[in-house]
Amino acid sequence: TTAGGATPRVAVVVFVANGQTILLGRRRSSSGGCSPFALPGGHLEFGESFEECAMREVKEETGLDIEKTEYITVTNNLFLDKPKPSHYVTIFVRAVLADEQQEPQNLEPEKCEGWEWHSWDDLPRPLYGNLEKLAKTGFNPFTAHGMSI
Ligand code: 8DG
Ligand code: MG
Ligand code: MG
Repeated sequence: TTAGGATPRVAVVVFVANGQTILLGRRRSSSGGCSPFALPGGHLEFGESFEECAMREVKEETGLDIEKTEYITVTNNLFLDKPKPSHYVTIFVRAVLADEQQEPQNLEPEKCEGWEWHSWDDLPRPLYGNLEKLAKTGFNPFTAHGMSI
């Protein structure tokens, strides 16, 4: 299937673990509707490693410095209900704060309503589509087996 000649893109999204919590932000959507809670992350740029992309996107969006990035899982999703249909291969990674005292900043307020720490056992809703799917399977980003990348 092709959507107007579109091609699949690769995204890297990050479970930034802080104690028993992870960072989530409400995504502002151009199409209106209820803004879903999503992870920090973005598009893999040409030549980047997953770790480099994770560190860069988290820094750009939250100002946080992360370390110990590990690969956890991947999803393959079609987003056909969007104004612009898209297809993403999304690499989920886990990382920890380089400095536990560092607080997240909302550095892209046009894209995100702000960052908050949330417990995986008490997630806010609605969650971004593939995050909700992962949560439903019983997946847990803290106990998931990680692989160095
Ligand atoms: P960039 O232009 O700065 O490179 O990227 P971005 O503007 O930060 O991209 P993004 O939309 O935040 O992330 C890229 C794609 O990743 C997004 O369109 C769909 C996919 N994606 C998921 N799950 C999640 C998630 O939980 N959070 C984010 N931010 N993106 C996600 O599949
Ligand atoms: Mg970004
Ligand atoms: Mg982003």
